[in-house]
Amino acid sequence: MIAIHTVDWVPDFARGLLRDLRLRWALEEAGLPYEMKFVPLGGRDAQDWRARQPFGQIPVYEEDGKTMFETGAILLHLAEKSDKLAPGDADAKAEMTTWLFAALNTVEPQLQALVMHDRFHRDKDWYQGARDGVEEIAKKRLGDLASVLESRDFLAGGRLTVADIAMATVLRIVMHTDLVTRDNRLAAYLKRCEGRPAFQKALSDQLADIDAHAPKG
Ligand SMILES: N[C@@H](CCC(=O)N[C@@H](CS)C(=O)NCC(=O)O)C(=O)O
Repeated sequence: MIAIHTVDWVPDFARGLLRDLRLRWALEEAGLPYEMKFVPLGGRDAQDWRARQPFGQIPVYEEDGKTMFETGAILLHLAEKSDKLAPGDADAKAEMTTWLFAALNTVEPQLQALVMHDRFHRDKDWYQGARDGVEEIAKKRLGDLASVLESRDFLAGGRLTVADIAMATVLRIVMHTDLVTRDNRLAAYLKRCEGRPAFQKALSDQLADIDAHAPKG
């Protein structure tokens, strides 16, 4: 049996952005059954959580008692399990792996830096100057990605793969800005990915789970 471990609740700004969404979405695409397990938001420093996720982050993936962390590694593992998540052709699979790493290693750090500034450093006197520099690099990455997406619907193999699951969820982390929506190529790509029934199910399940665990009163 497969289980995804995630936090039980998060504040509003993180709704729909928790990275367990990547795993829920992939498993929905693959049609593989899974269950959700929840750790309290404040419980990620506990020894048993750190044994599964040394950085105290979420999500953790569990399959037949064994666990994995890092969504990129888990997505690659799932791509091996289901042809709904990866092309059969070796060249296309290599392209998929390339783009999965590009999403998580080249694009995500720059977008995440912007998020960190906007969410946690707005009150600092250095905020605006630092943010301008961070935004410039994020815009450059997004512009380069948009150029690639001009000539393709998905990143690899002409179909949805785990690379798109990674990239689309990376683009969503700057939803509080118009950096993605103001570019037609990026906006169309994200719409194409988010329009998939598997994504919609994953997203609504994440939101419902967060609501179900919301602090009372
Ligand atoms: N590279 C990790 C990143 C995981 C991550 O950043 N998770 C966030 C929630 S979506 C988290 O746990 N943040 C709390 C923290 O970093 O302490 C992955 O892809 O699994």
